[in-house]
Amino acid sequence: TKKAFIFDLDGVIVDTAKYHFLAWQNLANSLGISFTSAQNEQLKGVSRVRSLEKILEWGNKTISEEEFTTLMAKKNEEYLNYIETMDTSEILPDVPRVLDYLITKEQAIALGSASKNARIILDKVLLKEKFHAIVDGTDVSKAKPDPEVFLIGAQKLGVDPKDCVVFEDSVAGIQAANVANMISIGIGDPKVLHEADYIFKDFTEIKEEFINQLVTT
Ligand code: B16
Ligand code: MG
Repeated sequence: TKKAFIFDLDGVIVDTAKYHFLAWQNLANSLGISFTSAQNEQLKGVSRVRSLEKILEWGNKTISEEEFTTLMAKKNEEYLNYIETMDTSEILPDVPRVLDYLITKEQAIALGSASKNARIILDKVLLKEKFHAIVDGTDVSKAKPDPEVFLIGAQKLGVDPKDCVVFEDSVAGIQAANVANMISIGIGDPKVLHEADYIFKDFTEIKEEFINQLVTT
């Protein structure tokens, strides 16, 4: 049977969390709210709207709907300035090796990201051509841990969810893959991602034998 491999973007293919951090920190500080890297961790895989809601909660601040919209735009504008500087050097170790191996194995490959900027980022790091389907924050109405983003990916590739493998760095993303009945592979800390079917520190640990096993079982 044909398998599909669905990749999250931020934290799996590239480390854009550092840019989200800088942009959110500047925004929080301008509102008199402190923002730490530990808090930034909690925003991984979380949508832009929900991220700002959380920051305001942490700072005990309420703002008008109008100001909320303005702040979201401001954050994204700054984030896009950082994204503008990105190039292939920002691709995380061994991601191209795994993508190319899957391509030689004629496997279906999709992107499943919460980010509305996913297409721009893939363009900047020259990886867009490797994907047969791209599903991002502009395609979904429900954020991870809702499985919508991955289910749309499976549908676009014409592959049954149970034959899909998801690479994710966030807890919400692992939960989304599990709810979708897909094989979940956590990329990162086993203590954080313990709900995943398999966990690796990064792609350097993902060997061809392991991929072969996923392809054939
Ligand atoms: P944007 P992923 C997620 O991407 C990020 O992990 C999360 O921190 C961010 O808030 C979210 O995208 C929305 O991003 O503001 O660019 O639409 O990990 O699902 O690829
Ligand atoms: Mg992620």
